[in-house]
Amino acid sequence: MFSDLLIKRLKKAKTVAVLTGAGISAESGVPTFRGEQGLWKKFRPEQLANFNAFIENPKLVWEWYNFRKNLIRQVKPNPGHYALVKIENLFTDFCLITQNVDNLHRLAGSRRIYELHGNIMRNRCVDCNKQFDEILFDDENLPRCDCGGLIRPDVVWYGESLPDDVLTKSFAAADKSDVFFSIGTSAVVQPAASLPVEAKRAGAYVVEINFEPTVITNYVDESIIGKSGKILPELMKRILND
Ligand code: BV8
Ligand code: ZN
Repeated sequence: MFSDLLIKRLKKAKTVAVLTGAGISAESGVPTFRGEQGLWKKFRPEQLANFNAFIENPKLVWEWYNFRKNLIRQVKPNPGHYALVKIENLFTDFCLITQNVDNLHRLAGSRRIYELHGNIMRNRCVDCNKQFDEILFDDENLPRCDCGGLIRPDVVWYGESLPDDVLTKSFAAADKSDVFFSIGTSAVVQPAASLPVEAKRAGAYVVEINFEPTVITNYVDESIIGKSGKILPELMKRILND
């Protein structure tokens, strides 16, 4: 499943960076965005995950996020998440860059996490940016900040910029990585999808682990097709036993 070259590069590696997408949470039961059960299938992204849609119809957008939050509350990390926690402990300089907002990497025990697209369990005021952890509200009245502003999920919507510091640190990690993994992402959403490309340009050995080929499959050094929940624990075992 893994080339000897990959194991050799990992044995020598000082810096390892990982980019994950919705696919790593699929085996936990969280629907991906663009797959068969994809979240977007039932809801059109332009209706839900952008700021104007929220201002136009905050109730509908909140319904979608509450639906996802309730689903995420019932799931737990899978062997793929846990294998990444073990892999993090093997390298002096490791970082996990995730596009996911489902909090499962944190729950699994990953420490060095950069959340590119925010976190669905966090909320903030549209006007004054005040942060709110859990907020409860009924269908009638939308959640409001004490300044009167609407409270929104603290995630990055389409057309919104990613948090500057997180993005800068993620590209810096890609730049200096000896081995870069792209796991469970269709690699279409920018600027996250540029990270594996940047890593390869800067000299990293880039490995894709994904259920199906993607737009970067022909570009990476090694593509492993399959489920991350199975592949990552196998990779962990191979690194330790070799
Ligand atoms: C921005 C949070 C500056 C919300 C999300 C440059 C070029 C082209 C377009 C753009 C560009 N720059 C900006 C854009 C526009 C846009 C964009 O990229 N559009 C795409 C669709 C073309 N980007 C933006 O708007 C970004 N903002 O760049 O700001 C700016 C500002 C204004 C104008 C221009 C620029 C903001 C993007 C962030 C959007 N927010 N999420 C929420 O979650 O509710 S993105 C959303 O997609 C999730 O975060 C998700 O993680 C992410 C990426 O999707 P994937 O994770 O890859 O999921 P997907 O379902 O697609 O794929 C899953 C894969 O897993 C599949 O391949 C499947 O085969 C595989 N899989 C399934 N099961 C398994 C598995 N693999 C392994 N094991 C399994 N078991
Ligand atoms: Zn406020």
